[in-house]
Amino acid sequence: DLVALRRALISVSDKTCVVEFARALAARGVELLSTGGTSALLREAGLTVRDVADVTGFPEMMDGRVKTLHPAVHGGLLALRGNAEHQAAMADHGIDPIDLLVVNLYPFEATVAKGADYDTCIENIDIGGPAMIRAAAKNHLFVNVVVDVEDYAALLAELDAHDDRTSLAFRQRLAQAAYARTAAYDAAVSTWMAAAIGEGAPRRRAFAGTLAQTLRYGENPHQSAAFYTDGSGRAGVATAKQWQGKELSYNNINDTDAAFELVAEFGGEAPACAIIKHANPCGVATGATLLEAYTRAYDCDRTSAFGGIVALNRPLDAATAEEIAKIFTEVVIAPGADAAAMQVFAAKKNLRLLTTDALPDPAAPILTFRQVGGGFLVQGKDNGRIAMPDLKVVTKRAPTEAELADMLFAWRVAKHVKSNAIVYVKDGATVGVGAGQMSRVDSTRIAARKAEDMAEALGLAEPLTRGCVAASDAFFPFADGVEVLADVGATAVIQPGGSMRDAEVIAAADAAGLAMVFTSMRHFRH
Ligand code: 93A
Repeated sequence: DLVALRRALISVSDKTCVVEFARALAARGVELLSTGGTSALLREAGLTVRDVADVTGFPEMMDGRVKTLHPAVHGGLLALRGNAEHQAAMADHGIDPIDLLVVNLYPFEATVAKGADYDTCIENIDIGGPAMIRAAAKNHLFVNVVVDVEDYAALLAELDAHDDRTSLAFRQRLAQAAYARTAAYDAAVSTWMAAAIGEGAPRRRAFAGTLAQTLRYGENPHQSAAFYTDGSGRAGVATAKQWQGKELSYNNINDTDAAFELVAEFGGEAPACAIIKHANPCGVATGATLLEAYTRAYDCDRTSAFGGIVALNRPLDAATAEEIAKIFTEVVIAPGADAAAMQVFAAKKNLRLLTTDALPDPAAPILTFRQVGGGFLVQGKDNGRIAMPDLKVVTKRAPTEAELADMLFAWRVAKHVKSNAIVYVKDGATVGVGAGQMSRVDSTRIAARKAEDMAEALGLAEPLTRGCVAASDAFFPFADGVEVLADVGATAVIQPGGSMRDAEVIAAADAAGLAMVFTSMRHFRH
């Protein structure tokens, strides 16, 4: 199954190392064919190259859209070498076999990442390259296909090991990688196009990913893991720049994402901060300054904030950096950081600082995935948003302006808390978060108990929940949850409504003098 290399077609956009590689092939007696830009470069380097246009008898035309799409190329890649009929066809039409294809594609993903316009992105969709890659990979019984600069050395090593020939096992590995590349490439095109035309629905979608980092392990040390970028170039943890600290772990990335996506809900509004532990917020607050937002978020649950992940909606400043640096924090992510803030963190070698150019877009039509036995679930991200006019007052007492503002704040936070989620808020800061309980009333109690603990720790006369508002990510199935809210001192509640027992729930709120609004929108997060 060993195959010798006589002719190679080299057509690459990324020309890294291609001269050295081609020279090594030529030294082994391999004849070189190449397309315009690549052949010019190789010729300049003193190599003997034949132009593909010479092989096809057609010039490269239509701005290069048609260069290699010709039977002289595809016949040379696809012909079965031992097949008499295929050999006769080659002889009849003057087609020579191609034993090695070296292609890397028009940089579509990089063009999108640069924010290029629609037409430029379209022009960077490679057609001839993937066609050749797929042809060569199909015929891997005889043909080698290299789609990655990193495989140049591997091919040369294989030739060294097998007396200038390659083994079938090696060609199979190359073919597998080749199909992975063309699949990811088309998926990147499809994903970009869905966004470009505003097609957010999770139907007929391919999934693109480019390996960004092999992670040391997954959620636990015995799990393998890797980090992929989706090629969208969107602001988020995958496109953030890390300035310092050791490599992010799987859990760090997951929590940093949760933190940044949450704080992005507060976009260009007041300075905001979210502190995350195990993908749930343990403090979220706005403030007149970033420092105040951080301090108020920290004061929600100082115990849990230890070893947490901090996300900010404004570039990090020195005052906030100094406050954050006072306790152990795993990661800080923000849309930028000024020089003075960087200086403060420089002394904290283990603290990872990540910055982006912008906040994530909370309304972006992104898909989310979850693996299930034998398949995976795909859905549009929870982009649901409500505003004042969407709220329906259902109690005798209508909420005050201040309660309304806090309710909308609590509602936005609740969307980012694992269900059953209960969030207590006062003056634009969480004062208790109950997450991930199987019963809603338990989340209600846990959030209250956390508030009591904090009041004790801060030496306050009464729990922070006195006079707070509460948000519930889904309806109250029974009146008991509302009774707990009233007991802890909440004065207003925001929830979707829609329970069979809404009447009982509203009656309990009225009995306690609570104001309650329905959103008619649910924010499950499981
Ligand atoms: O526009 S194309 O889709 N049409 C083609 O027929 C074709 N053949 C090769 N692009 C095509 N290529 C691509 O050109 C290769 O995939 C490679 O990325 C690039 C190399 O062009 P050059 O050698 O002129 O720099």
